[in-house]
Formats: sequence, structure tokens, C-alpha cells
Amino acid sequence: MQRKIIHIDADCFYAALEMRDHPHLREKPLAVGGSAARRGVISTCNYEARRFGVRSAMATQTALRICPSLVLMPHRFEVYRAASRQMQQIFSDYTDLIEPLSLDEAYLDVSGCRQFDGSATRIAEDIRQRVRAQVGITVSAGVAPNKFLAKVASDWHKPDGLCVIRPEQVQDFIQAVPVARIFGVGRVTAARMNKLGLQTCGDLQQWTLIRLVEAFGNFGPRLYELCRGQDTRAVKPERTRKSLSVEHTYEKDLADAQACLERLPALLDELESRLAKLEHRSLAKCFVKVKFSDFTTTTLERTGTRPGLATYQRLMSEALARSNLPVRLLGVGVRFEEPLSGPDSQLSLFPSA
Ligand code: TTP
Ligand code: MG
Repeated sequence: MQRKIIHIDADCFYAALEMRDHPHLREKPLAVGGSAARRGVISTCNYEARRFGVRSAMATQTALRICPSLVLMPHRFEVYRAASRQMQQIFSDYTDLIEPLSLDEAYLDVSGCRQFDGSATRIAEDIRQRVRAQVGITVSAGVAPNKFLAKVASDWHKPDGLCVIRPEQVQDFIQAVPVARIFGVGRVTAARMNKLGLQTCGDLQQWTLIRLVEAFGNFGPRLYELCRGQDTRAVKPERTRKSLSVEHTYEKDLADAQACLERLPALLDELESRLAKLEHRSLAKCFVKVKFSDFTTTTLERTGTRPGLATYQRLMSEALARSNLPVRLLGVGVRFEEPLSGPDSQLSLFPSA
């Protein structure tokens, strides 16, 4: 059966809420993030600030240098979470098949939806209009026969845009989609593809399945489908994520424990910023993952300790002691407690931060 998937993504989410609540700052370049004095980074910024080159994850110090008039606002996670809940509430009027990806982003499967004669386009427009009226921010939407295309589409006419890809338009549309947009293709793979002369999905389509497998291993068959705009993944309403982790494969193997431990703060920063985007949940465990140069992998986790840098240092040292080999990959993560618990029982990952 032909599916109808909508992907919704709010425009400059945290910044949009700050502009909503501080209308006199609307026209100014504005960012939400940590202060330069505390070596903070930008979480996001409005489109005015983006014209100066300010970006998510940029050091605040850098952002202020390239945009001296930048208005920097501290985080108000309670406000962002409340807006996220309001959006979810609106989505739930159309379908139960909602898969949130972060506070400001979700997939909806509206294949079985009766409203608007089942028109996914009109449902998406209605959602956009209601979020504008009730939450006071704009969201962009993509409508397509699958998740991959819907996500690409929601970004296509951002901000405040709607992009619809009908089944008969998929073949034309997919040709020009840059490889970096493909689900599962990160910066490293995209750069490798570019070196091989592959810029777009159209370019990838010229490659046989065998050639793709030779070049990209077991990702090859997925690539073969995705570059043709095919994606059968279901929208999974399961909203209780069990864990969150960040891992990194290093270009050069890390020689010893010290080299590994030096990488920890950067990994934990990334973990913390990913965590901040999720619904607040109680943490049950911290874990680390280490892959050695012979590809053996070891993981170690701990319950009931105080999470933070010291905990991860201890876990990592213990895991590293299991082999003398250099290290290819390091990962850090948290497991969440089930079920969802209230705000009072929360354990902060970085208590001193
Ligand atoms: P995004 O949807 O990636 O970004 P955005 O909504 O700010 O902007 P866009 O219009 O391009 O969609 O992320 C949603 C929120 O998550 C964002 O407002 C702030 C937070 N965030 C971080 O804290 N750190 C990050 O590196 C990114 C990318 C987002
Ligand atoms: Mg967004």
C-alpha cells in the first residue's frame, strides 16, 4: 500500500521560542547557547544570525566574533519542552502513529487518516497553521511516500515551508538530492562519495548494487534503495527511547589510555547536547564502549553512581584495561529508567555544570 508520511521540523526551534517571548528581539540576530566566558557553544540561532554564518555547535566566542551584534540568550528548557508537548498534542489529533525524533521534530504516518479526505498535504498545512496559532512558531513540513523523502522534503523549503513529493514525482525529485542528505550518510561517508565523483542520488543510481557493496560494505544495499527514493522503514510510535549514546571512530588509532581519556570531554559534550534535546528522563546507567584495533568491542556500565566526567573516566579506564591494543572507537552513553518519571526524581548527568 502507498503510505503517506509527514515529517515536521520546527524552524530555529529554541530561537523561535525566544523571539516569540521577546518580540522586540525579533529583527535582531539572536542565538541560544552557553556564554563565551564559560566556553559555551551555540545550540541554535535565528535566520538573521545565520546570515552572518552563525551555526549550531559553533563556539559562542566564534559566533560573537563573526556577528558582534548577536544577542545571546540562555537556555530555557522548560519552555522548549512545553512547546514540544503542545506540538505533540496537535499531531495526536490526526494519528497515533507519531515518532518524535527530538523536541522539535517528528514523523507522522497519516496513511489511515480520514480528515481532509485523507489528503496528507492538507493535513500538513492544517498542522502548520495550528502550530503557528497555538504555539506561536513556524514549522516546516515534508510530505512523501516514506520517511527518508519526507525528511528531505521538510528541509527543502525551510523556513516556514511545505514540500510535497507525490509518488509519481519521486524519480525526478531524488536525482538532485545531495548524497549528504541520505539517511545514514555522515560527513565522512559524504566526503568519500564526493571523492569518488558521487555528488547526488542521481550519481549513485549509476552504480550497480555490486559496486556499491564493494565500496560501502553492508550499507551498499540500503544505499541502492535510498538513492532511488525507496525506504520501507515504519513510523515507530514507541516514544520511550531506552538509551542514548555518542561514539566516534578516530582517523588514527589512539595509542594509549591517556590519549583515550583526553577524548572523553568532547564526547560527553556531544552527549550532553543530544540529551538536552530529548524529553527529560531519569538516567539509570552510564556506559562506555571501546573498540580495539582488532575490532573486538567491550562495553562497561554502572548503575547508581553519580554520573559525570569522573564516572566516565573510571568506566573508560576499566574498559581500556581489558586489552593492550590501540583503540579505534570510543563511545559514551546513558540508559534511561523505565517508565517515564516526574521532574522531581531526575538525576542530572552533569551535576556541577
Ligand atoms: P534542529 O531542528 O536541528 O535546528 P533548529 O530547529 O534550531 O533549526 P532549523 O530551522 O534548521 O530546523 O534542532 C532543534 C533544536 O535542538 C534547536 O533549536 C536547538 C537544539 N540543538 C542543539 O542544542 N544543538 C545542536 O547542535 C542542534 C543541531 C540543535
Ligand atoms: Mg528544527
